[in-house]
This record gives sequence, structure tokens and C-alpha cells, in this order.
Amino acid sequence: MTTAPLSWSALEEMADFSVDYVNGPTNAQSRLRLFGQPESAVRVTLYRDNHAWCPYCQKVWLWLEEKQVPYRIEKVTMFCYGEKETWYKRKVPSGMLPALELDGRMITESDDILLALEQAFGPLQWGMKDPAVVPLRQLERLLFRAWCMWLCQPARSPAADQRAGEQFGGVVQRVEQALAATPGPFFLPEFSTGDVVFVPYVERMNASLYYYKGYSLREENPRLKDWFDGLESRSTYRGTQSDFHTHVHDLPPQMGGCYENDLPQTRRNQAQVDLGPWFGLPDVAYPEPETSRVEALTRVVKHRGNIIKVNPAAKDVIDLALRCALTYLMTGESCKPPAGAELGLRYLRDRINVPRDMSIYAAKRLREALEATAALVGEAQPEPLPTRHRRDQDPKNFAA
Ligand SMILES: N[C@@H](CCC(=O)N[C@@H](CS)C(=O)NCC(=O)O)C(=O)O
Repeated sequence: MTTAPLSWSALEEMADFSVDYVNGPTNAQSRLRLFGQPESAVRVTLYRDNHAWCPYCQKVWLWLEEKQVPYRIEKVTMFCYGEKETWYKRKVPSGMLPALELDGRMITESDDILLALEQAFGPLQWGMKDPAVVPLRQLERLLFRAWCMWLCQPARSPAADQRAGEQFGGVVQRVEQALAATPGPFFLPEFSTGDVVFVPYVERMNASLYYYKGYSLREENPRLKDWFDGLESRSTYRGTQSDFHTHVHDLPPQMGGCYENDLPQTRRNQAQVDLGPWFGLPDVAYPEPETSRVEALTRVVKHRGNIIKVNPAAKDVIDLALRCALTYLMTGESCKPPAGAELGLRYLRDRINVPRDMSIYAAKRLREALEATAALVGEAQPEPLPTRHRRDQDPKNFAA
């Protein structure tokens, strides 16, 4: 038994998820953040990527959110998604992100940005040059290099891949020791700059090693597990947090390739990240909010025009199929889409981007609804996502 799809107007009526982008919790769609202060208090503009993916931008973003410094956000396209805006190239000729304007002065390089912000607004507990933070920053770079050596260089043999993994594991042990030096979950007695500098790449390591190497950083290291749990207790971090699917398919063009090994665990992990079930992946551990379904619905309803326009399926087919998936999302009742709709639904399943489009649990709910609805009519899978660029995600297709 399957139910009839709800109309767009019925779905619209249910789509009442709202966020206070200006003063509410951290959100990738915000363009102005005031934290209860007047707009005249704004001294800072953060220039960051449209996709809310750039790791160095996440570092500055999280810092500003933690310090509750009022700021504006200007979004810029990264090279692998589309054309860099000319207005941005005039400001920053290299086109690199992030950049920050503080009292009219442009600053690039995320570390320099944090140093300038510390000077203007004070450190986030312990600052970038604090003797407690400096060795943590060095350890982070060591971990980053070991990760790149393992993930982004083709291994000559399975044994060479294993050796690179062991080298990475050695640095992870040093990170575990650093975390063990304090009783709480963070690197220092309070959440601080020492954590912020680790966040972007450790999140990407957790995702990429799970998918390309069959290794679960978060599950296999107790201190890092506590650290991730500690991060997820903060609404600031949750607002910036991405999921495994987004990271593993955004990393290859950015890193110049990610190389998988041939372990059975790697195959199992890849199948789960790409095909589901998405619940149970170690990309998130805090409980699912009650609002995840309505959040997903609200985001799709808002952007349905563009979502349907870029979908490879015929307009009337994907329109109906999408309403079927959303009907299932909201009612739990299966709704059979038209024959041949499975490719269009799975095309969208593969392109939900966290946190750009919605939060991590909303994305899991939506992926699940799209896949369950697609499976009612067919097994066909779309072309794999491109690995050299992600022009399929060109933000100009989604401009209002
Ligand atoms: N060292 C720089 C690195 C910044 C960087 O590599 N940014 C990348 C994005 S993660 C970038 O802007 N690439 C150009 C582009 O992709 O458009 C920093 O810390 O800010």
C-alpha cells in the first residue's frame, strides 16, 4: 500500500521550521550575526565559501561564534565549484579564503586573522601565542601532514598503505596524550583556541579515513571520542558540523585526490556512507533533535524550484517524486514515485551538503526519505560524483 503524494501547498503548510539567523544558534545560512548587540557594533566581515566547507573558514567561523563577536558574512565561490567572483578578486587577488575585514582592514591567512581578532577582542581563553597553545598548533600540523601522507598519496602496495596508517596512528597517540593531560574533554581546562585549531581537519580526518581507509578515528581513540562528544555539546560547533557524505565527496577535488585501500572494512564503510543507512555512522553522536524532519522539509520546499531545475530527471517526474519523498519524510507512509524516478531522487540524495543546506540530522532524514522512495521503483544508481571538481554544485544554479 502506498499513499498519494502531498501537494506543494500542503507541504508548504507543514514547513514551519524557522531559525533566528541573526541572534539564534550558529547557522550556515546567516549573513549577519549580532548576538543581541546593535548592528552599529559590527566591526568585522568574514569572507568565506558558499559551501560552508572550507576548513580554514570553519576555524575563523567557530572562533567568532564562540566569542560572540558581531559580524557580517560575505560568501564567495571556491574554484572547484565555479567561477570566483570578480568583486572578491579585486579585494583578494589570489581568491583565497578565508579573508576578514576588521575596521576596514583586510586580513588573509586564518592564523593571522585569529591573531588580529585576539588583539581586537581578546583571546578565546588561551590565545594563539600562549605557551600552552603553541605546541598544540604544532601537533595539529604534524597530524595534518601524517593524514595527507596516508590519504592523498597513492600507496605503492597494501603494506605501504599500512605503514602510512601506522605513522598516522603514532601521531594520533600523541594527540590522545595531549587530550589526557586535562580531566575534561578539551585540550586545555576550558574549550579554547587549542581546540578550534584542531576542529576543521580532525573532522575531515574522521570522515575521510572512515571512507577511504576503513579506519574510525572517533571510535578507536577514547580521548578523541570524548573530544568529539565535548564539541557536540556546543551549539556553535553543531552549527558548523558537516557529515561524512559531504566531506568524503568534497575532499578529493580540494586535496588533489584521496586514495582508498582495499580492505573489506573500507568497502563496508563506503557502502554505508553512500547508500545508507546514514543513522549510526560515527559522524555524530548527540541525540537527534525533534525538528530534523521539518528542517529538511523547510529547506527543500524553499529551494524546490532550483532543486527541480538542476535535476537530470524530467521536471514533472522529479516534481512528483520529490513530493513522494517529502510525504514519506513527514508522514512515514511510503509513496510510490513515477517509474524511472529513482535516478533523479538519488541524484539529489548524493548532493545534500551539510551544513550548507541543513544540519546533520536533517540531512540524514532527507537522504533516507529519498533513498526509501527511490527503492520503491528501481535499483539504478546515478553516475558517481566527480572527483576532480564539483561544478555540479555551482552556486550560481542556486542563486535566489
Ligand atoms: N593558509 C591559508 C590556507 C587557505 C586555503 O587553503 N584556502 C582554500 C580553501 S580551504 C582556498 O581558498 N582555495 C581557493 C579556492 O578553493 O577557491 C589559511 O590558513 O587561511
